[in-house]
Amino acid sequence: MTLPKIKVRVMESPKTTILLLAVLAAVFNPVLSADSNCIGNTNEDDLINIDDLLAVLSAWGTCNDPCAEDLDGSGVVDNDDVLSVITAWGPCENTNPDVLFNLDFNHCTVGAYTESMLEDDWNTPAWSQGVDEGRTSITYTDNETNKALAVRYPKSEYGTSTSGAQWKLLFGSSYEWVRLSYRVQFTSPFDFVKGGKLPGLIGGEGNTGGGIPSGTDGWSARMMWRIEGAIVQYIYHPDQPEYYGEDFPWVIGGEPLFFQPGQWHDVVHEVKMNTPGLNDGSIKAWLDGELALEAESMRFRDVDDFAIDGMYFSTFFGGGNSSWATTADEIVLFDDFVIEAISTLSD
Ligand SMILES: [Ca+2]
Ligand SMILES: [Ca+2]
Ligand SMILES: [Ca+2]
Repeated sequence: MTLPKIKVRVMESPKTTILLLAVLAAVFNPVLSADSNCIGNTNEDDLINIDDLLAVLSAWGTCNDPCAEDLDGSGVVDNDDVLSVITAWGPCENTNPDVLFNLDFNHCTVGAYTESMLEDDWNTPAWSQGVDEGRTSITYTDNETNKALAVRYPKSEYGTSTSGAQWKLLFGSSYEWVRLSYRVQFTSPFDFVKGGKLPGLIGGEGNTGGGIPSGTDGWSARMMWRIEGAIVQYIYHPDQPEYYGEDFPWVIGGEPLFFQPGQWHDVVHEVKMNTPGLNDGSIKAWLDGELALEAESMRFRDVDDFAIDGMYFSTFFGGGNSSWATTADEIVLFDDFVIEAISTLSD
């Protein structure tokens, strides 16, 4: 019923039609552009920043020969090209991400997960907790079709020395934009009590354990389960409001998300560094394939001495006092760690 009306109106008003086409062109131009790898970049630095914006502004107007500042190939350097720069701000996306790390535990022998296995699998961590103490093992899962890492949290314990396990995987290089994926299962029944830590990406000193990062030391972006298994990203960053890390709840459609005991969950974290001193970093997260967190305007650092430098395998109940302690022996399974560099740019 309404379609003919719209058609008549468009025909009666050619100016509206042109405007509509211009808007559609502006929206779809970045997609249609030939080099979809890094639209917005006017030079060779794999980074879209103030230099590219200034280049576009100084080349304003007709572009007789193909010019780098005419980002959408329209023949004119204009507002559309400014838009291309602004929407793609940050490091260029690498369409074939480099896999930095991949671990599925299927090569492991079932039984204790020992210090020497840890060294082989995790690029020889400088230290670990929970491994020599017998809280890590390899177990069959899914009717013995798969092997996974099992971490134990003994009854009535909390904290890093008597519950869970910890070590750091260091990449050996710094990356601007990294995706971490893994699977996690809280074995059923599971009493979440008040909460506990789960692995995440880190940079610099990988600040944890209290204190506001200075902007020149480091940051961390682990996850936590909270009461009843509520899922949050737990981030130490220079803009955190309090002494301890800041919770960024995982939410879909306005509803907070919870881990379900006895079920494998796919977890993905994607961290994009900020330009030193600017709030233009981001962190996104997905639960079982659905976007669950999108935090823009993040500032992880004020210097370029560090970026995304590693992953902190960190899991324990706590919290710093016995109100966080387990009510029973608990086990969490981990599997299929994959870490990819989306932007290869490193400092
Ligand atoms: Ca550039
Ligand atoms: Ca243009
Ligand atoms: Ca596996």
